[in-house]
Amino acid sequence: MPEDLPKGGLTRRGLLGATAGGAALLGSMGGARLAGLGGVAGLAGLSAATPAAAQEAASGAVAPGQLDEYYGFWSSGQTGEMRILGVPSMRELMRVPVFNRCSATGWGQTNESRRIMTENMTEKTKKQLAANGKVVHDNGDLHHVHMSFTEGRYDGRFLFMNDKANTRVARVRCDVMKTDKILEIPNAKAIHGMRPQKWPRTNYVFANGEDEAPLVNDGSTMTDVSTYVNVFTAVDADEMKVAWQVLVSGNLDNAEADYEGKYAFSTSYNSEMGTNAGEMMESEMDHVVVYNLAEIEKGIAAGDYQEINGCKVIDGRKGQNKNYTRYIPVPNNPHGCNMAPDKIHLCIAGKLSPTVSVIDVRKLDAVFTDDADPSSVIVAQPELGLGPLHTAYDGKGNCYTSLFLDSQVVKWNLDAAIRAYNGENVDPILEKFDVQYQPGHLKTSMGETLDADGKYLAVLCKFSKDRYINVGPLKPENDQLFDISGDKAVLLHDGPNFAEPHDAIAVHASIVNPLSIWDRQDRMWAETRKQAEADGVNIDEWTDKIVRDGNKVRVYMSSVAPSFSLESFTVKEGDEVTVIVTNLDEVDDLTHGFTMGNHGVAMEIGPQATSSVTFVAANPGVYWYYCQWFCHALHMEMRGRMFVEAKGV
Ligand code: K7E
Ligand code: CUA
Ligand code: CA
Repeated sequence: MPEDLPKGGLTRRGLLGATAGGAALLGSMGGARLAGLGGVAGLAGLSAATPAAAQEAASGAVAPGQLDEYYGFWSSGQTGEMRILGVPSMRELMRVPVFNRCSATGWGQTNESRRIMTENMTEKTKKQLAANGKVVHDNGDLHHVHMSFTEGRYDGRFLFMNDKANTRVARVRCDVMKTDKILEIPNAKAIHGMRPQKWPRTNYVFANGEDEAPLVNDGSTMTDVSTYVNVFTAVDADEMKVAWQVLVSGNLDNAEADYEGKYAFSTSYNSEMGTNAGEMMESEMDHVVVYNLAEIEKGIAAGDYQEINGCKVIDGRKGQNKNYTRYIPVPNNPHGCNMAPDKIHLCIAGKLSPTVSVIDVRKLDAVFTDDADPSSVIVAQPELGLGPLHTAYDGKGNCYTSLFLDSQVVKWNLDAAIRAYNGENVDPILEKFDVQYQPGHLKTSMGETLDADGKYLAVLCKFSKDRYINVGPLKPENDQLFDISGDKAVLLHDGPNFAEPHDAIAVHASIVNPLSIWDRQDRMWAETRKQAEADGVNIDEWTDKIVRDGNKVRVYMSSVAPSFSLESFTVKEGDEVTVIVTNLDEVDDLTHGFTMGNHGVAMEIGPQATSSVTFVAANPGVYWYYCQWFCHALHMEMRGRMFVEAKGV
């Protein structure tokens, strides 16, 4: 029977559902020493449901066992992770640690994750961390998650996200939904707005530095704000290295890219270069910065840049008389910056102004080449309500703008807004509906791509107040989901969310095809594999070996449910111990773990994955390690002992 199974073709559901067959099968999986334990039979009842056909989309109800139509990729703000929700059910499916530490998976603790977290860190940060006795930051502030594009459409390769707190951009692989690159951006401060290039593909990820500081920030000038700059960064999305940077006038808030590969955009709420809220609100007008990608690339090629901290930095500030940038005046502390799927219109939300300014990107060429008035690109400026923050699109010519102060979403027609701007007596507003409470971002299904389908609208509300039973002074946020396929938005879901998702995208499930079982050759543990080879260990086989290297000890073991290949190992007091575990189970959803008791050590090891963790065994004695991911009826028995011999023994 096992011979008939394709590699990785056995599902956990099938395994748990099998009885005698399942037990026999276990015996054949990787030579498990405790094979044939009949415990699986007791779990057979779990397997009753099977996914039914695709859910009727408009109802919004996804019955138990039925699958969602979209992946929702949610940010988590100051939690620093990415979350995966099903849309429209809004069930939280997974949390993917990115900038944060994760107790469940060992992210931030395993050698593999620490390599990713530290490999692209500046010298300054290394010094800062060392001064605090750390190797990696403990926090992140992840606002924006976006998928890679090919020709204006999601291509299912990567997700990119920012860390405002520590000026970083990260990339998550969609094949395994794990972070694979984290890049700290030199020169810039506080990466906020971030967007992948949409056309022709995501060669760049654009990243806004929000905070102003001296370009050479070494303490030689600090209070002289005339020395402050802001930095826009284009990250090479394939290499995850800085491609180039642009100095700009004013600060940078949200970012966007066009559908032609010509321009990128940033909103700036602090054109004043103020250092407090009052100063930042002084001007009637702030601006949108437009970056001319071809001109910048030409300037870089021609050597018109300074090299600072290893980055090529071009000067795109006002008054440079170069074609790198242009500044479009817009009212009063703008925020959101959203390109419509018509490939033409860019909506800039007013925040302090009740308006959205609509830019026709086709008119930008003339601003660069013929010095046309930058304001001439604005083709509509509907007054929508108080505190407009972000705009989403239904692909049918309509826009949804969040109104923070009004606690509403306003649906309006783009074409009508343009006609009204041209003097026609037409009201672009189609509908206003209440949301609870104070919405920030809002997202339509596929709405940031050419495939905008106008089915669902997720609204991420900053407050939940009285929506739920009281959980103390710290309240959850509140996500709401609307069906927008009809004339009126219909509320489908209202559910709490922990701190503090800023942004989300909904990607059709057909685009995302993650693996269920790791590829043994995955690059995540390539370095670990090299070390194993040097130690004469084949980590692809049921094997164990203890290698001593001075006071460093490497302990190799495998796991097959429900046992580790090593029932015990011995080290000496003060040894630096690295435990390398390979999960040889080839069954989906059969994750093992490794927790070393009383050592603050725990990690996840997915099916066919290798993971390693390093710690110092400081105290002599007996310590049990165990598998902390429920894997088998004998999961509790999946444990072993570490003997730490006293020094001098
Ligand atoms: Cu995208 Cu919250 Cu960082 Cu607007 S930001 S709300
Ligand atoms: Cu292996 Cu629990
Ligand atoms: Ca301002």
